[in-house]
Amino acid sequence: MNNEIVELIVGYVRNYKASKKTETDWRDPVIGFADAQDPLFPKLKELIGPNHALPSDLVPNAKSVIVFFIPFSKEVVDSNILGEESSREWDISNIETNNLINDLCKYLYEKITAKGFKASLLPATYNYDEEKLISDWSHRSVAYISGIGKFGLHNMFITKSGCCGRLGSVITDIELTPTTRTDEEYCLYKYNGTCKKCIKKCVNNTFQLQNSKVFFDRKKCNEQIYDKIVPEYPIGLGDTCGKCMVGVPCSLAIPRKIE
Ligand code: B12
Ligand code: SF4
Ligand code: SF4
Repeated sequence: MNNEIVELIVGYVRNYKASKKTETDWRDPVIGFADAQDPLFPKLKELIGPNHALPSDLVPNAKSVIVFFIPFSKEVVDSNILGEESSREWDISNIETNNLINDLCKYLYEKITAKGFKASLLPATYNYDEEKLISDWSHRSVAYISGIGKFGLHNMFITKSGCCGRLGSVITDIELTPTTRTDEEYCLYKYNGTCKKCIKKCVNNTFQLQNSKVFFDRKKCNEQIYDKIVPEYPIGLGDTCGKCMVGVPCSLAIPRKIE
């Protein structure tokens, strides 16, 4: 069943540009599976907050969580390197990828429920407390549990195809084989204390290292995104930034593997 789901997701992402006539080009998705009973799920209530949901809070008798990371093309990533404000291409690709993730979740929901199983319908984003800036379902924490990557110094989730892209997840009561997590760190700073390029790239001094510990101020990041220029496009708002994740060694791949 894992392979069938992988084929559905890969096929959907490959056809999306032509079927929806999007501007954005995507690379192939990175896909992983988590056991809904993984002990890290209840741990998220300690790490993130007591309101963080368990898979079984959202899908009764949940057995697995399917996670996918959809990486942007190199052109989209490179378009966002210069300047303090996010590029038009970056803004559009964020909006179009949210749409892609929401449409893909509906597609998987229909395929899974047609077989008599249950599935969740979770949005790509905007599902968070606007005061605390915390969601009850953190896609990147779930992506970590599903074994498709590691966190970077910049807080972003890094996969084998880098960190520039967006994440989605679907909870189901289908029993799927979980992906094995690796102990290997992907971020160069976490691996050997080098790099730190993302800190210099941040346009609002959002994160700092103090005694080798990173302090990330999500309110400062939010200020950069919402209190400065927020362009309005016919398809939605350009409420993005992403300067810390472009033009750095982890943008498009695992850093050590491209050096
Ligand atoms: C609220 C929110 C914001 C807020 C707050 C961001 C923040 N850092 O918390 C604001 C508006 C500022 C924001 C900004 C951005 N966002 Co935002 N945002 C979200 C949202 C809706 C919820 C995130 C959340 O709950 N944060 C609270 C913290 C506690 O949770 P977390 O960051 O998800 O996960 C952390 C903890 O779990 C922690 N952790 C610590 N120890 C451990 C140990 C274990 C074992 C585990 C499992 C986890 C863990 O590690 C994680 C990273 O620090 C998610 C979508 C979603 N529902 O998940 C998108 C999301 C995080 N955003 C995303 C992006 C891309 C951005 C921006 C780059 C904007 C842009 N598009 O240009 C910036 C980058 C900010 C940054 N460097 O982190 C992507 C991230 C993709 C990726 N590769 O990581 C997401 C996942 C949306 C998506 N569907 O892809 N965002
Ligand atoms: S830019 Fe360097 S230090 Fe920052 S997250 Fe990427 S690999 Fe780690
Ligand atoms: S998204 Fe922008 S403000 Fe937020 S941490 Fe990255 S560079 Fe800094």
